[in-house]
Amino acid sequence: MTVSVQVLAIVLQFFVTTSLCHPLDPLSPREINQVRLIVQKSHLGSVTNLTFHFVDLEEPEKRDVLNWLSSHKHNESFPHRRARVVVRAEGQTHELIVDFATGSITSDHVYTGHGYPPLTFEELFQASRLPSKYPKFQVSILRRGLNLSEVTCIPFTIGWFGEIVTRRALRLSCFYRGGTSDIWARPIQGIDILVDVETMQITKYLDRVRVPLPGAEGTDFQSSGQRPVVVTCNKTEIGFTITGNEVRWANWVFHLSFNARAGLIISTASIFDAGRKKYRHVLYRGHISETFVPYMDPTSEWYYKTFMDVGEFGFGRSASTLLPLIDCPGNAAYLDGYLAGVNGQAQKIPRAICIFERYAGDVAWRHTEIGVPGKDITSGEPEVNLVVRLVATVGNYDYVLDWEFKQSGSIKVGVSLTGVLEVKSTAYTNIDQITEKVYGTLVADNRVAINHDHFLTYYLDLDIDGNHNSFIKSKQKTVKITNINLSPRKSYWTTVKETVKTEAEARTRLGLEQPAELLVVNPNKKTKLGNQVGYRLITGQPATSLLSSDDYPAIRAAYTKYQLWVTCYNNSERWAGGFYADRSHGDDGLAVWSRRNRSIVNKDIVVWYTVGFHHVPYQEDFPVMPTIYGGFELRPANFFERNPLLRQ
Ligand SMILES: *[C@@H]1O[C@H](CO)[C@@H](O)[C@H](O)[C@H]1NC(C)=O
Ligand SMILES: *[C@@H]1O[C@H](CO)[C@@H](O)[C@H](O)[C@H]1NC(C)=O
Ligand SMILES: *[C@@H]1O[C@H](CO)[C@@H](O)[C@H](O)[C@H]1NC(C)=O
Ligand SMILES: *[C@@H]1O[C@H](CO)[C@@H](O)[C@H](O)[C@H]1NC(C)=O
Ligand SMILES: *[C@@H]1O[C@H](CO)[C@@H](O)[C@H](O)[C@H]1NC(C)=O
Ligand SMILES: *[C@@H]1O[C@H](CO)[C@@H](O)[C@H](O)[C@H]1NC(C)=O
Ligand SMILES: [Cu+2]
Repeated sequence: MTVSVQVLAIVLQFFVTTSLCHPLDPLSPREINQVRLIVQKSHLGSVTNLTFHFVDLEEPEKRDVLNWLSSHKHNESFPHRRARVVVRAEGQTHELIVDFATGSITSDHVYTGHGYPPLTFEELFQASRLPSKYPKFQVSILRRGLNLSEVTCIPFTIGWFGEIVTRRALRLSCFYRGGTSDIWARPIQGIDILVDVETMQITKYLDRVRVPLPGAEGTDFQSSGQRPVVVTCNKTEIGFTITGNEVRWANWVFHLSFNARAGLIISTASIFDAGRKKYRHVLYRGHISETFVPYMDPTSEWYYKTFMDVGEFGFGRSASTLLPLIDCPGNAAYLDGYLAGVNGQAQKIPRAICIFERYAGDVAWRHTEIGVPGKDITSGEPEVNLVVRLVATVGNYDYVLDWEFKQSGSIKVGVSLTGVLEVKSTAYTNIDQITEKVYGTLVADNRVAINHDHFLTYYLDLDIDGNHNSFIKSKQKTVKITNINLSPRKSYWTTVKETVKTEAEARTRLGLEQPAELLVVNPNKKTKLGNQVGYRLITGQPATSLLSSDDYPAIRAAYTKYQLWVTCYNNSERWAGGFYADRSHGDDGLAVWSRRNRSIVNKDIVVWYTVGFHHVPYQEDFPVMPTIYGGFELRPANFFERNPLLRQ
């Protein structure tokens, strides 16, 4: 059912019964507009400066969702359809629960803790327009001999540095467009602008140093020498079906959803077990939970750049409309995303998600047997996977987020980073001239790209064959052989399985511990051979935050001190950096919840895994960066009786 937003906006009905396909379906544009009308009719409706910062499905209880799914009542709408809404009115943050069945606000709570909801695009836009009308700024630009109409100012969130009282504020950095489409390539250095978001005024202005403006030459990323893309393979090998938001492909069935914060959400993913002739649960929910991008320049113009993009802006809100044949191949299907604008009205992001079969010429399995006399047997299968993709463009960076399903039962989750670097203007054109700390790499004439990190933390609510799971480290330990009569060998390694008991014990710094396989098992279910059924987390490169623990950004993003956490499932604990990430003080989030040190043995547990990059820029990253990939894989581990790719 696709109905345009414009049409829905004039449907002034409260008791619309939407025909739903799945309890975890994202809010439809009709529902988003309903939320707006319900809020406008409430006591908040009379407020002149009411702004909508977050409108999302109120996550239903898992138990209710699973009951609904297992009772096959697919033609009955889910009874508890609600929205979670965060609005700001007269300087206060209201958390609302809106009930669709009754058309009313069932809960209105004023949040008074630290941190603020995501900034709206309107706030960012208004802030960016302030300098051009600010006399001191006009003088600064004139003094540099620049043309004001060629200046773009970009608002940045400012983190938290120990202030007792934190107001909603942004800092602006300004860039010169003259002669380039790459606005990030010509930073106008030395100007500091602080904007109070509530009053939408410049509250601090400084013009300090004067560094020459880097030239425009060689900065344009719109490649002129682009090779034509020849699409030779446009064929779907297996074929998938999308019913509502449910995707069926090969042996997989899963639910796909879009929201403003996480972007892409995979839910209730199950795989068909041909041996048992039934679908078995693997992943209840998986999505990006938070990102942390701290820059490593401690000087006054850069120190605050410690972004938490998911909480401060939202990956869904930053989703790009995907371009066929660049972002996704010719055989891709597309889904639109809907979110609420600043006034609560539904907005559409066309082609926010794409789904396609990937055949990259890889081998799923093979074998050649030469040991059978008189025969030369070779058999195998090509690998064909299903990819679900969303691209979030947050300012200068682009994150290509993939969930790739394999017929072997694996889910490969990955992110490709691309986009343009944030650079700082300098007088240097050769590293031999540099006599001070520059905190990065000279990547082009007069430009230093600053060292920084990208941490992308995933929420992975695995439910392996049911809710009750345990987390196991299967450690590889060296065994010394002392009895020379036993073996001429001096050593070998063996596995020692340790069930991790508590949340505190589950925190893991990869690469700093002895090698171990990381497993989520269902201790109540066994294969015919008696092994516990499970899934293995195959991790990517180890990377945790290198900031000292007393550093303010490290306090806010304390969850990046470990690459892996396991917590008890709680449907209000989803955002690793805390829900109110903008200007947060680090008193909410994964690191805090985990301190409760709950038991995680044979419980409904959630795995949190961080894909991290320490990004030292290189010249090839300028003016636009070739993608760099990071990710992890969830792979069956004694889940099936045998290789599920072999059909009987
Ligand atoms: C589904 O809808 C059909 C037709 O409206 C109805 O006969 C059937 O009872 C419904 N099934 C369930 C499980 O509610
Ligand atoms: C909201 O509007 C009221 C009335 O116009 C005004 O007094 C108040 O300062 C505004 N608050 C904010 C946060 O803009
Ligand atoms: C400034 O830029 C604008 C827009 O590009 C152009 O129309 C104008 O002529 C420029 N002014 C000067 C003084 O260069
Ligand atoms: C490839 O698929 C697209 C989308 O289905 C279709 O429009 C196009 O005609 C196809 N191209 C070829 C060469 O089959
Ligand atoms: C669930 O999480 C919320 C937020 O952290 C917390 O307030 C609540 O106590 C938790 N519930 C349980 C049962 O742990
Ligand atoms: C967590 O609980 C376990 C078991 O009760 C205990 O041994 C451990 O010291 C606790 N860790 C922390 C950090 O509280
Ligand atoms: Cu980077």
